[in-house]
Amino acid sequence: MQTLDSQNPSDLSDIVTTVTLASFEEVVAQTRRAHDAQPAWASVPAPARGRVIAQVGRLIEANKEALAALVTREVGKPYAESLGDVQEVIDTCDFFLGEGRRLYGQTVPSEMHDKQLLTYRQPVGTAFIITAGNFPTAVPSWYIVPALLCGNSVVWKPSETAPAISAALASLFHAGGVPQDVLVTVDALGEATFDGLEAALAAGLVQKVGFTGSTQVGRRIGELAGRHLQSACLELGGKNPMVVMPDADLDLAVEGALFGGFGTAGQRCTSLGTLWAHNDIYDELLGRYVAAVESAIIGDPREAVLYGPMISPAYLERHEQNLALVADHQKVHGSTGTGRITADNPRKGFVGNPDAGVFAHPTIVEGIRAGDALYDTETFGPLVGFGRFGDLDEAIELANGHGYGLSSSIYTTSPESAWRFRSRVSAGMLSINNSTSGAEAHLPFGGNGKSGNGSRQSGMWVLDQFTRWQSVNWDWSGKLQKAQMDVADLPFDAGFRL
Ligand code: UN1
Repeated sequence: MQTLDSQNPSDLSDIVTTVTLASFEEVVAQTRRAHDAQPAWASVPAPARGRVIAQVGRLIEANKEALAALVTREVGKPYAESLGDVQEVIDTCDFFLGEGRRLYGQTVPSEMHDKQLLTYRQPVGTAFIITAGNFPTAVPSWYIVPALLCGNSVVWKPSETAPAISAALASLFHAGGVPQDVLVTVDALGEATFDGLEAALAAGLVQKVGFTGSTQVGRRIGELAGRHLQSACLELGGKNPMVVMPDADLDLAVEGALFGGFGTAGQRCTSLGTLWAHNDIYDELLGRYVAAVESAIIGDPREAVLYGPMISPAYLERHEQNLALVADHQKVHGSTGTGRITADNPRKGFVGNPDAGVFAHPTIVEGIRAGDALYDTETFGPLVGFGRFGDLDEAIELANGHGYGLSSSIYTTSPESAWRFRSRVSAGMLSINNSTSGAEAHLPFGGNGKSGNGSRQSGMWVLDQFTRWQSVNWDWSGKLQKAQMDVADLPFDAGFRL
């Protein structure tokens, strides 16, 4: 039996929990359990399922601080951000509790007499959801809440960096009234998950796959789902650009770039990838940004810090590998060192004991150009690129050229620039005078190109992921009326002219 220790990334000696990892056979068995429970759940009237979501929301609200403290302990988010993560679950429940009383279909006129056309949203069946550790409560809820509300059962494979958080969150769903077998959590590593999912799909146990994570793994999941004639809901990486025009409020842009680039230690899929500065303000913006990053407070996530540790040692390792991508023509700014913060590689103003955990220096890499490794590599850590452009057309080309398309941002006081950028940027999400991260929980969330397959989460748009339209025609004429053929023609005078 394989087990996994979940460490506190601020203090690696603190083992938050130890979990048993499921084999691929167990992944299949758990999926079958959820599959078998789905019809009974679908037969619960949608408004009653909505009440369950309301109860879950209220329970999470009542446990908000305890859950947020666990988020801070297990994945190292600053406590204020952990509260935000949990708040996003509450917001999602609040949004969907009413959907139980809507889940609207349509009545549609028929082309024939004594016949009525209707549409219904039907649950898809069982959803298999795989989530990442950076938003260990919010992002799972984007899938789980609407999936359940729509009458699906859910198998949830949370990140191996967040088993205690996911167990706590699942227990709140169960305490709120979701039957145990309708929401099943499995802790497993990547390969057991993939093999288990493959076997479950082949056995007809899964009708929807949801995945949040890297583009590389998303491609494999998308291919697998495609072989079973399913389209997965994929929320993948980003290389989110921020374009700063010469007419921008630079203080605002610096504030947005500081939070967007280094909040959550850069470990959001919406984190700022490269800041593109217009030639006219390049030096000024770089100077102000470097000063802001140099004086940012990093350290113990229970304190008022900009960011805490990396999610786990593996995230630090990847960040260090990404630092090796810095090219000779680029310059590094932002801290007293790069890579891991330690007593020997200290960070000015660090709060706490850096050696106990996996903390990283913030790094701005100046001189990014199209074609550089850091131009199109998602770094998912405290590393922000800084580059220049001459006009808006060039900025748009740089913003789109790497092929990712999740989030984007422009700082400008010109409505014309904002509008031109909006209409041509390829990202699924755009902020105008706001940072790339921090989407609200009731707008469509998702990306294009390498950032996803066009699926959208959140708000009413996610209903299309977890329901399928059923069209009904109901004929009470007592005879067979053939569509397109038995339709009354009303005479018209085709030759009429004034
Ligand atoms: C993610 O990083 O996977 O927009 C989600 C944001 C958050 C969600 C990020 N509300 O930054």
